Amino acid sequence: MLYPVSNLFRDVMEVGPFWKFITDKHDEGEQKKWTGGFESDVEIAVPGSWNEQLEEIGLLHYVGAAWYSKMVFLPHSFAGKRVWLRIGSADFSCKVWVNGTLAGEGEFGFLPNDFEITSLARPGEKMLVVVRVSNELSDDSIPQGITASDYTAENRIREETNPPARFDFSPFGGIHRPVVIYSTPATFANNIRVNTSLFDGSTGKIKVFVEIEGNDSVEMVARLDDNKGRAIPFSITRLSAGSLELTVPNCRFWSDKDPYLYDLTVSLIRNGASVDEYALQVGVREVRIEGNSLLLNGHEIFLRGFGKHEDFAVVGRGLVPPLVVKDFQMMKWINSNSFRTSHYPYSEEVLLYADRAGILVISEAPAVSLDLGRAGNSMKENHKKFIRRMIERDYNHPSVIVWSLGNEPNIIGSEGYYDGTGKNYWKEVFETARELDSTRPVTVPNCSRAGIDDPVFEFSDILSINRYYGWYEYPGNLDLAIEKLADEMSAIHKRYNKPVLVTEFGADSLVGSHSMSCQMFTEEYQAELIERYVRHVESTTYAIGEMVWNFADFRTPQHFRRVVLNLKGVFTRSREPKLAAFRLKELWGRKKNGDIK
Ligand code: GCB
Repeated sequence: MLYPVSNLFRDVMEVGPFWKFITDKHDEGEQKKWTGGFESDVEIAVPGSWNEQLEEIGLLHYVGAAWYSKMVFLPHSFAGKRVWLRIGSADFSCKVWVNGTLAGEGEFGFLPNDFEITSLARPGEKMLVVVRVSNELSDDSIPQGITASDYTAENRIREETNPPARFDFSPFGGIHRPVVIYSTPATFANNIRVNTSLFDGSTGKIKVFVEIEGNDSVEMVARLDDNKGRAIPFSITRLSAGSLELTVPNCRFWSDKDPYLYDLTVSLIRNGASVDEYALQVGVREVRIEGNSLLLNGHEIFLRGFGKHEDFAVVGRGLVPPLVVKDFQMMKWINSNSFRTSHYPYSEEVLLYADRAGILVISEAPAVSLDLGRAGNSMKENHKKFIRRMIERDYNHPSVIVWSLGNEPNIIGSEGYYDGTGKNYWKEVFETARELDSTRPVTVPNCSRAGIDDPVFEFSDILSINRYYGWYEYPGNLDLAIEKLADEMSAIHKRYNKPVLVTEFGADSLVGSHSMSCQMFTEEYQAELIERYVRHVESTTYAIGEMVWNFADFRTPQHFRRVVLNLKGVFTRSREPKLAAFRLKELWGRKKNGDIK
């Protein structure tokens, strides 16, 4: 479904922030009929995780189910239309009832779930919305889960975290993005896809595909306005009832330096009158890998940026609009041009902002540290389904230039991964992504434990590597760290002959901790490690970028390696700059002016 908008044909109504809340530790809510409402004195704010918000009632590390309920008045303006309830995201799954009747289930976290509630809701009346959210994971889910006993079975006792997780970020639970009720006409434009390309240096081509929902026979037309609302002349070729090609002479292309957006309005026409309309902002641009280069509109581009997280004090993973503004301001301040949505798709609000700000994005599926040996029967199908939904949601963002289909598979170093299991798995997953989108490069960041034989390299357009030499390996030894990095980058490039992107590198630093000599955890050590990596990566002829791990400190599951937070941020969790932030600003600023690469 498309991001909800209001216009002549559609309404959007935000559901307010405070919901009644109860935990369901023994998973008995359905049996007790909480589906039709429940008693509780506790309230929770949406969007927001329950962990820090409700720490006082013991939920900081809670993994399990919890129920939300809210009475919502549906205005008369929704009468005669199709009515939808959208949960922007609920991690990691949800089930929704309206007035006691099941509206549907959302099987994935990090993505929106749209439930049609036309037959359950009555305009002009109140309705009860009840949501069961669970942050439990399994062998089949994406992300893949892990239990305390799995750590023992995998002989990784010292890696056990609490709560157990295969990944190094808090498994926050809750409704993390806005809940809205919206309407569409009976026949409406759905899943609009826009493909853009450049032609002869100044002409832009915009191909628009629409899925038309409903029974009416309608025709699609399109209008293009510039960013001042003035109609833009274009010639049009009709490809089919649901697809058009617009040719725009003297087109202003979208780029990180000039993130110019046109307004494209798609209308569905019946008997000469519009029955639906949807407007989206379109950036005309083209991304390509050529040789060892990443090209944006035919020009070489070098990625300088971060791996990030959706994480902040109190709200956990909940969307905080002021934080979105702040983070983009800081990314500009530090002279970066990109980030990876490690390790899951971020909110649509973030991607829309990136489109406007001209920040380039690698959008990632939450297949983190997959252990194929423990995969349930349907994990691969779930993974492919997730990718389908992620690509469908984010396809039209000019800022999204690369898909990452997962992160660090086989971090446990299982031999079985290399006997064809890993290759077969990734072949299918990459094929799925390419069938859905042939316009963007695809990658999966590899970890040092999976090594240079990792089958993801064979299928990736970009050789993405996460390396922690100088931290987890060769701790405190920066000379050796850079030597190893250099050897490995060159070996990987030589073997696969594709561009290399260092998607992660970094060091923890405790803000305020200093030393005159090389000392891990100090701000100086972090800044020095980052600078040495940047200088090396930028000295090679085949690297297309570096992404520092991490933009800001973030909460993780409990482990002796973590002092509450992962401290590899160049900003603290509350967004104060560490020494490394100033160092990067200078380095990336100089490079911008052509000093180094
Ligand atoms: C990694 C992971 C990331 C971790 C990071 C670390 O390789 O991709 O999720 O947070 O290392 O700091 O250990």
